[in-house]
Amino acid sequence: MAVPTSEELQQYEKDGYFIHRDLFKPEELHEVTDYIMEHVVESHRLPAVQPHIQDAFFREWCSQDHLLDFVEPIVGPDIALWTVHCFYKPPISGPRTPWHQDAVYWEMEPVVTCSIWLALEQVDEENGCMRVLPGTHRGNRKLGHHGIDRVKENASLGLETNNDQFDESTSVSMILDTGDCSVHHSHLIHGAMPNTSGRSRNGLVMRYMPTSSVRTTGDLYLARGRDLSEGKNVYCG
Ligand SMILES: O=C(O)CCC(=O)C(=O)O
Repeated sequence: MAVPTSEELQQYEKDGYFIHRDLFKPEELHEVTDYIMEHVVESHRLPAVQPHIQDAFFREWCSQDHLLDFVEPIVGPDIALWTVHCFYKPPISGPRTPWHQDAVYWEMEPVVTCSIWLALEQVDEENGCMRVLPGTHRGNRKLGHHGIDRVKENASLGLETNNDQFDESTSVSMILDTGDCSVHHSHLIHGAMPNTSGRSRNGLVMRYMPTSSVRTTGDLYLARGRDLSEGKNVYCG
């Protein structure tokens, strides 16, 4: 059973992220990678945000015990999967991801959730790995963001953290091999450089929350345990 180490959990608390090596063996990722390539990338369904609502394959893959056992020490035993995001970026033209806090996008009360960024292939600075600003999650505060033109800026998101809120020189690159993952807190500032390399960059991001948080937008999947929202949460699947 894969679980975060106590050092990783301490780092999550202190810095708002950690890297866990070998969550999956590369050969255990062939099925999900082939599925994403066929049903998302080659079917022109990118950006694929929340495909788990319609697609049972994603709901089931992302709710396998191996992942839930890993997530349980972070969010507790009653777990809702609420986002799956295929962050595939093609060679040469893959967009940048502006600096942002996930929490500014999310309708959830309270915002208690973690994101697992699973590398489906090698990601490094050349093909635009994710970068994080350690410690910026502290205080659980939403920081100022402004809108940007996604098309003009070839950006994967439309909001960017105001640059008086952070020091980019403190950034840490999430360099991962196939099967490694990084885990980040919903208030951590993070982003990614564009993929201008000749290689693709394929990451699967899965977000989980305790069912005691409330989210009524219909995208929750009760992955483990029971609902603790007194019936306020709306589940799919
Ligand atoms: O992989 C990326 O480019 C950004 C990922 C991200 O923002 C996230 O998973 O919250």
